Amino acid sequence: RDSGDGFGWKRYYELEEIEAWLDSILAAYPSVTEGFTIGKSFEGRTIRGIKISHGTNKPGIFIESNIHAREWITSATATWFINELLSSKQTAVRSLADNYDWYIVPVFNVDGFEYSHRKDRMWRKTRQPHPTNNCIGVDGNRNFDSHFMENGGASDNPCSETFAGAAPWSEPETKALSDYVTSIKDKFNVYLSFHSYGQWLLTPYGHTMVLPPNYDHLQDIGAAFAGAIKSLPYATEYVHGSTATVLYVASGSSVDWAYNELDKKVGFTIEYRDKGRFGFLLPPAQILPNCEELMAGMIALIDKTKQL
Ligand code: ING
Ligand code: ZN
Repeated sequence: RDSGDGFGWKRYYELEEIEAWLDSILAAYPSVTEGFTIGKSFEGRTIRGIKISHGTNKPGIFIESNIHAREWITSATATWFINELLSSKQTAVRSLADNYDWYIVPVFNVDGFEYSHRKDRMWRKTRQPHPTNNCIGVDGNRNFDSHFMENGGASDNPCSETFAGAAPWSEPETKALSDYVTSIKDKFNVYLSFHSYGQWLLTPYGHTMVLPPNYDHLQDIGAAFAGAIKSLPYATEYVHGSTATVLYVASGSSVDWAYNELDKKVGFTIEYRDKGRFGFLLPPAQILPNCEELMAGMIALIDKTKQL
C-alpha cells in the first residue's frame, strides 16, 4: 500500500486524512490490528491509536507521537511505521511485527495538530484556554505527574511555550493518555515518544541532570540506534544521552512519567531530523529518508533492548 490509495508519504497529511487512512488500514488488516481510543481532546476530537499484534501477550511497545502540534514529521513517520509493520516483507521488519505487540498513537495532540494545519504552523501546545488569561494551551510534555514543575524547564506562565498547566493532568489529553497507558501498563515494556527536531535519542531523566539507574544500558541501546542510522547511505548522525544532560532540564514529561511512575526500564524520546536548517518545517522530500532511519534505528533499538 503506497501511492495506490493516495497515501504515499510524499507530503504531510491533515488529521482527517490520517484518520481515514487509519480506518483503511484497520479494514485491510482486521486479524492483526485493533483500533483503540485514548479519549477525547479539549475540543472534543477522539484521540485514536492502533494495536498491531500477531498473537497474544507478546512484549508490548507503546509509541506516542505528535504530542507537540508542529512536529509533523512525527505522525508522518508513525503512520509509515504502522504501514511497514503490516506490509513489509523484510525479515527484520517482519520479526518486529511478529514478536511484539505495538500500541501506536500517531497523532496525540489532535486539537493542536489541526490548529497547526489551519491557523498557525508553529503551534506546539494543546488548545484549552486559560481561565484568567488570553493565552491558550499547555505543553503536554510538561503536564505529566512526574516531578511536575520541579527544577525548571517548565513554566507557570500560560503564555509560555512550555507552560506546564495549572496542575498535572490539567489537560484532558494527558489525563486520558495516562489513564489508558496505566490500564495497559502490564502489557508493555518500552515507551517511546516521537518529537522533532535535533537528531537526538534521549533517555530519562528530563527533570534532573542526575543519571537514571540503568543509564549505561540505555546508552548501549542509544549507541546501537545511532550506529544503525549512521550506517545508512544518508549517514545521518544522532546523538544519544539523557534528556537533561544532552538537551535541557524539563520536568513533567511523558517519558519520565513512564520511567518513574510506571517503572518502565526503557523509555526514549526520539528527536527526528533535522539539526535546524528547516527545523519543524522539514521538507516533504525528507519524510521517507527520516522513516527509513527510524526503521533502521528501531530494529537496532529493539534488538539491543532484548539483549539487556
Ligand atoms: N523536545 C522535547 C521537549 O518536550 C524533552 C525534549 C524530551 C523534554 C523529554 C523533556 C523530556 O521539549 C521537543 N522538541 O519538544
Ligand atoms: Zn516536541
